[in-house]
Amino acid sequence: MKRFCFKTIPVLILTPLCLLFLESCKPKTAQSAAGGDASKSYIAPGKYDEFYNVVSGGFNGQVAVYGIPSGRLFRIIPVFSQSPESGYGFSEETKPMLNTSHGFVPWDDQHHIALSQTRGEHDGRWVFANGNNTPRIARIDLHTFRTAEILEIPNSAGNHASPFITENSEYVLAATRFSVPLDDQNGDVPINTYKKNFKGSISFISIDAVSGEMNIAFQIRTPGVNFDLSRAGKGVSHGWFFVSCYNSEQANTLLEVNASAKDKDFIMAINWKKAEEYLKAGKAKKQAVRYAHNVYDEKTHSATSTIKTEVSVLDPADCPDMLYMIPCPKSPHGADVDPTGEYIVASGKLAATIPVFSFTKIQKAIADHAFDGEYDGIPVLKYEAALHGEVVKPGLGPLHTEFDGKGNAYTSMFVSSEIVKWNIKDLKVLDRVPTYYSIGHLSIPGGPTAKPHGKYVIAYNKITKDRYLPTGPELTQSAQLYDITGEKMKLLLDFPTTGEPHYAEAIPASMIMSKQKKIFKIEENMHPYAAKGEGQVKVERSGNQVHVRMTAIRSHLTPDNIEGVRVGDEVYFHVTNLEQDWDVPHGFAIKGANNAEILIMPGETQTLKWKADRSGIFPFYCTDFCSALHQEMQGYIRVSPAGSNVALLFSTGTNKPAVTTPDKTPADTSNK
Ligand code: K7E
Ligand code: CUA
Repeated sequence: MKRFCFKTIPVLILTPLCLLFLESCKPKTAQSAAGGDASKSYIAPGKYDEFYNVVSGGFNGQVAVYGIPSGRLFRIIPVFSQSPESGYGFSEETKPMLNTSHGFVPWDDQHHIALSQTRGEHDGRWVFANGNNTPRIARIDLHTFRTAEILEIPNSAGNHASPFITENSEYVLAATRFSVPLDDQNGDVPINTYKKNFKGSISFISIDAVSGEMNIAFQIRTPGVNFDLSRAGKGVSHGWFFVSCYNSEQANTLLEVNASAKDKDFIMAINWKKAEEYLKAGKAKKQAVRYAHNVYDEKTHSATSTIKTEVSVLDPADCPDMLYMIPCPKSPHGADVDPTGEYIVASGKLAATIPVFSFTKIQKAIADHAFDGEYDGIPVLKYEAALHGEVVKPGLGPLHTEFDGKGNAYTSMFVSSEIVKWNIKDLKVLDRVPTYYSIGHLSIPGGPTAKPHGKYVIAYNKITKDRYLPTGPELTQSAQLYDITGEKMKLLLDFPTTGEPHYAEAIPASMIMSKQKKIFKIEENMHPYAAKGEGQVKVERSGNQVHVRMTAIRSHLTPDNIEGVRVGDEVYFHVTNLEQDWDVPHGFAIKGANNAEILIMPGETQTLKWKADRSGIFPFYCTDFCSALHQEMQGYIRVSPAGSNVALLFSTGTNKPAVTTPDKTPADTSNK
């Protein structure tokens, strides 16, 4: 979305609005908003924030956690990208998390997150996150703030309209942005056969109510459009999903013009309860596909990756009354459902109004067959029949809408760089505040739930010129916090963010802070190479692989002298952190490693693979400042030429002072 403002110019030139659009990229009141009531966002030292704010990382492939209202950054959770800081995606245990049907994919583009819900309210268990580029959904556990599972999505390309969650976390929806030939078809077709060969897919991922484990319950095959965003129905509209789609023109080139030709695109309404019935009735066809399902096990401290080979597909042609199209002006982006579930707000990026649809009217239109023809076999509802009303002159470039639970909606306006507050019932604009600049998503704590927590709205901006100390060609990304407790919104705070945040959700700290996992119990450690005490450390050779079972405790590594490794050996350092105390990680790094450090939490085992590429002495050490003698937490490995007969030896503290004829050091294979 970053360059939306400029990319849309060719289209806008066709309209008399263009001057307005171009100028309004930067609000004129920039200076006047430099203030802000800082005292309301100030959290004194030693005090806690009121909310955890879980923020997508965009092109950094990670998820970040900030405190609200302070804007302080607490944690970056590696999800789809390798993290050199923790070793995620570098350690042997976590590499399988990034496996896909394309092999190891250590990056993705992460746009949306969804917090798990029970009865339409946050339940504080999991965060779901999408990977756009190589379609995947991740589940993060809020007890550990770690990625617990990643599921690849077949028949998808650009997993943008995802993840969107139902009110009891029954499903997470994932709809494809790019329509493409299906995975089991010959995709080697001319691109201009789009209309014939390209299809859309919407995946329903079931969530196990206890473990949270994800599975693709079924997919719905759709016409070849671009799906953009979605929300589940709730309350009265529970059992439905609303998905925005653009490119109903089915263009395959120069979409900025060719996908903006029609006056209206669609919101697709999906009756997923009906889809479940069809699935039960055996209407789904099995399709051969390949996709990875990766799960991290907290007991073995290891991930496994399984390739799955089948998916159940519902074809709308066999499933009447499952899908409907609601016409929606000009390239809709957000499709947001209010806390009652009655109102569906569609934001047409190029539209002059914001249409608000009524679920009751949609149901009546369906019952009355108030249709306006079909789109590829799917009934199209009459716009007027589904419409509650339009917000008139809301601003320019509406993208996303959130709710405060008091009957008000807040819509982000990308082009006019503002948040507009309006009343859901009478559709009157109540207030507007500038953002700096070009706001994308906005987020109210609990905004997508049936019971918003309210209090704040946070703007995630795409352009931050003039707001921070400049840092070369690339400026920081930025969020802004506004107070929404009064009638008028008030800017409180600007805070920089990592990556390129798109969506975010904040949850009251009280819901999760007491449930945080502090340590992994060493007696529950089932890692096959764990050393649960220094008596269990070992160095073993099998062919050219050397496995080192090492322990770390303040302030030494055991063993810390290893000899008998040869050039060409692959050495696996399996390091177990023996600490059983909160916040005492140890790190491990060795000279010349082609990956990253590993950071090992108390009771955990993690493995760094290292290739002995030359003979000599190689130091290794703990990278996390763990005690006053942290700097003493170190060791050496001796590498001899290939074919050398230096015996495999290991020890800690048994051969001091150093001997002068190392090859004759008494073997200490028992290690104490
Ligand atoms: Cu950034 Cu949700 Cu990908 Cu709108 S999307 S801004
Ligand atoms: Cu362990 Cu520093």
